[in-house]
Amino acid sequence: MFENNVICKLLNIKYPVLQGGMAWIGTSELASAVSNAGGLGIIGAGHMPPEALRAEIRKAKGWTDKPFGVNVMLMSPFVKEVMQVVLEEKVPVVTTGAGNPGEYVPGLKEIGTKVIPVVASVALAKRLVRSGADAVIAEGMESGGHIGEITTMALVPQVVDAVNVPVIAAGGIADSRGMAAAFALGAHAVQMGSRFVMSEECIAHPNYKEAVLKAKDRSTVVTGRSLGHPVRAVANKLSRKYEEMEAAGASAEELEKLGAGSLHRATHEGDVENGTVMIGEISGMLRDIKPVKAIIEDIVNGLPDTFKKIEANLD
Ligand code: TUI
Repeated sequence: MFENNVICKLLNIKYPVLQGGMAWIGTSELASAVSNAGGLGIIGAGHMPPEALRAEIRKAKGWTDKPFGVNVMLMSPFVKEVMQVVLEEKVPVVTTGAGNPGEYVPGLKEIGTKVIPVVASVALAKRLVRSGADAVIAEGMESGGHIGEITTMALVPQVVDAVNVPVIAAGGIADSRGMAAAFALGAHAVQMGSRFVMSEECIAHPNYKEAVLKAKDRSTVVTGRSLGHPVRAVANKLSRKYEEMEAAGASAEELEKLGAGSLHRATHEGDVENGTVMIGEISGMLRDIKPVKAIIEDIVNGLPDTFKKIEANLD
């Protein structure tokens, strides 16, 4: 299976499954587990200072001899230094999020790093492929954290039609059905974040995972649209306060102050009422915490049966 899959060949991995590079919880523990299980693990640099990222990269190198990636969050104040660390450490794959990485693509490609930006629009996908991106991740607004405005269902086929590089689908995918749907839309691989939050290897605080286990289909909300960076997270005391202030016309400064440090408060301190529990809309389907290897194998092994069920509709 997947011997001729273009993403498996491009990235030198066994299964076309990438782990979303999540700030604070996309650590070397999670990334190396995903890579060891045959997917592509990704360290989420988030707002990490450059030397902290270097330490994470070195830990991952010690725990896996398989390829892994770093996700560079382009809104980070350390973005330039973080890119420098990624170059110095010769990380095999770089994904980017929350912006346009165009200026960094040539330097990364020069040392052989595969560059795979997350895009939330056809226009940015086309521009980055012209700049030399090796593939793109088309991420729908079902995802958790910082999102665009288009759903996975609508975004993926439009990006597939617009570019001549492989497309990885992300947003709302957590089982074999989601993966089959991504293939049906023309994607060659999937990226999952929320499913991997609910793994034994993810270091998210038990309260964070518990909040996800309790989540239903409508449990997440999007705040921050007025600031120009919408974020999806579980509705809680903080999101209600945020909505109240947004509706009352609070300034960007006031809203940013309310959000500052809130992800760490949830992921590490376990305060899921006053912190931000970033998770995708598929959280309503996540009912267990499993080892990473089981997550990947269950999804991949479930594909043949899923395709059989799809075909039964054609009879
Ligand atoms: O980056 C993400 N998801 C994230 S980053 C993050 S860290 C954070 N912490 C606190 C507040 C805000 C963020 C949490 N989740 N996903 C990838 C992604 N990229 N989604 C959407 C985009 C995107 C949006 C606009 C990519 C490019 C873009 O283009 C802007 C432009 O310049 O054209």
